[in-house]
Amino acid sequence: MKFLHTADWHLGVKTNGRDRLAEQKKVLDEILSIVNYENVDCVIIAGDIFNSANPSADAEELFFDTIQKLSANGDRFVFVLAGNHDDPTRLTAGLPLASKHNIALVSNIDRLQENSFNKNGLVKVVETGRGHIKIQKNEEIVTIAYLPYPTEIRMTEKLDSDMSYSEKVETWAKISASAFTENTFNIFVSHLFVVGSKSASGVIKAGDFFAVEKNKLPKADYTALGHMHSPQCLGGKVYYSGAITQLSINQKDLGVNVFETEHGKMINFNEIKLQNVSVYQKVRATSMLDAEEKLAGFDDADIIELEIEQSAPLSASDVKSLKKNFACISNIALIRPESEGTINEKKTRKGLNDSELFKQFYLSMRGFEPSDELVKMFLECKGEENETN
Ligand SMILES: [Mn+2]
Repeated sequence: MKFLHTADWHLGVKTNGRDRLAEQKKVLDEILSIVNYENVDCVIIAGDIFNSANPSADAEELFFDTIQKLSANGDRFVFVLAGNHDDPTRLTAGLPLASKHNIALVSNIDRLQENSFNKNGLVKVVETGRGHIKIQKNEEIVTIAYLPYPTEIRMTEKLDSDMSYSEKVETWAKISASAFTENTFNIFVSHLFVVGSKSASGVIKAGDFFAVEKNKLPKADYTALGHMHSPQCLGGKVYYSGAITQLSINQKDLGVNVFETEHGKMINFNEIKLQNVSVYQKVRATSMLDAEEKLAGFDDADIIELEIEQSAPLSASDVKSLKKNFACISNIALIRPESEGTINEKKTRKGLNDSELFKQFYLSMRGFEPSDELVKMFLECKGEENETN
């Protein structure tokens, strides 16, 4: 059987106030074509479908539309697991309808109704139990054991509160993985932080909040994880597929994992890079002209945090013209050249009045001077505060 592992769609996310749904749709279309081209039998989505527990109607529509297309009228099995960002009840509310399309939506380890699944497709659900599901295509059976984002509140199996988080996860995961058998290919799906995994901001260490040691995870032939947004393998066939859009700067080479199994063994593995992902990065320029040159190669859909390093302030018209000519700019910051130290800055604050101090503060935060109207508003507010004090 052929599998595609993806995670962390975060549908509906906004970056610096910018809506990403159009980009997400493009990437999901790309995943759909990979699934069709590769003849995938089962799609696994390892959590964080939505960015918020209360997604917009547009984000939900994109999700349902995509999983329906992925399921190919029930020929393909689609497995959707709840992450920390997903509302467990809301995500799985459509299960009675979804299962008719051969789609499983899970937010805990309660047994799913085996008979509710579509039995006419190429891939069939042949067994369900606590935390697991077995699927079959021709003669081959694959076991999927799952642990949706595991927290005390979400899990129906309550445990001793003295246990560490890592031990709790081990205990919960054991319930699911008890369905693993030697003659099937065994997949474990979850959404959690494994010690040693890397994010753009650092490495997860033992003892970190909600960190799980790798040896506490069940021994599976493939472990499909979500939660870390950078694609990575932790050894022993434990994989994060990574997000499908750059959710923060420095997430590179986003993709999906495709693998093939036969007679209980993996016979093929491929990380397929996604081409439709927009660029999200910082660009540092030393002047307006330099900024214009450096931004010329970016697409409107890209997200650029522009930093201009110069002593002179940026005028409101500079900012306006940059934003007008380069739709990719999501924000602009003015950076003082390093030679101009902070001591110098402190000195210049001396003897400044409220209006000048506010202008300087605004300039340092936003990179350009505030409008006269805003300064007036600030002074009015400050005046009111002084009166009440
Ligand atoms: Mn997550």
